[in-house]
Amino acid sequence: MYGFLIAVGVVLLLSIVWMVYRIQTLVSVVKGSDKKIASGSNKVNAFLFLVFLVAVGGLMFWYSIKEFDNYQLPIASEHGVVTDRLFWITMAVTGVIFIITHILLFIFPYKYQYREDRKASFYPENNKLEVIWTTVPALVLTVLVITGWMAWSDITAPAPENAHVVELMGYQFAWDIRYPGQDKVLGDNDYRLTSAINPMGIDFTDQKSVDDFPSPKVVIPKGEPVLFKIRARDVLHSVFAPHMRLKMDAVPGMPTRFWFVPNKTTAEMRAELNNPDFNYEIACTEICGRGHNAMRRVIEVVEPAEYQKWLTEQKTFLQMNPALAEGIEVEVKEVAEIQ
Ligand SMILES: [Cu+2]
Repeated sequence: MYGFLIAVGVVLLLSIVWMVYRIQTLVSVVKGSDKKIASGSNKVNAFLFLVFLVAVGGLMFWYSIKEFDNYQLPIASEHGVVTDRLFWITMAVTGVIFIITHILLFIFPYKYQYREDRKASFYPENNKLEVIWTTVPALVLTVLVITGWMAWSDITAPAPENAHVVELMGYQFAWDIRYPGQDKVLGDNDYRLTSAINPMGIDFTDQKSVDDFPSPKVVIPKGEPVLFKIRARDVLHSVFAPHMRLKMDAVPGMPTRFWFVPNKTTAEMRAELNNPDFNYEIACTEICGRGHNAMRRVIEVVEPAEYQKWLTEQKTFLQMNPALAEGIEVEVKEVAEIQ
């Protein structure tokens, strides 16, 4: 509340200063001294450039430091260290350039503001300078792009054979989660099979679907590769697990994937952060509609033994809803019942 009142106060104060300035300008027109107006407003503008530099620059630094913990989350995956290192190198290079160019951008209009006794000098070209400011950024960017591309190729290389598969399907407005079950292979799906009782459009005539099971949360083992198979049912969504440094779009009709190795269990992260309520989460990071902000799912990272135990406790789609088996081939139905 106080913040809002202070903001209103500042706006009112600025308006008053502005009004006083305008009145002064009008008075000078009436007095016939309007020749000075041009140089007068130039002075004010030049000064405002400096004010903007200090105020907005200060605000930027203050906010970045204040919110640092919120965007520099602890890392909970193996490749996260690589991603972060790349991020900070790029941040340092571009940050230094940004600060230097912006200080010059705002100081020069002040320093070289209009004065009657000053004339701009004519300086049409300097080949040496142009070569320098073309090659240096080109070299720096080439190094950044190539190191980034190499890291990205490593991170997005095919998942190891033994990766634990989890399917994530985005829709307006949640994620549906499917595990492949004992055969470790997800059954087929077809969007034409999507219905009220089969929201993921799973093809239950496919033997591989029989042991597939849903889960309200993503449970994965620590220290073992996990492969997210990602798709979307309606519009673009994006899987974002910030602690895992994982982000991949979910695109209708175009399955995507992301594999990683979680390296801290939820319990370990709770202890590290001293926060017993902490949970890893998946959020949607594609503005996909009105309920976008509600697309949250918890990721629970557990020890491998605990993960194996959890797997055996889950109920398959067919066990949870026998109606799904209606109309499918008899042999498949028998398999479903046996399992
Ligand atoms: Cu979404």
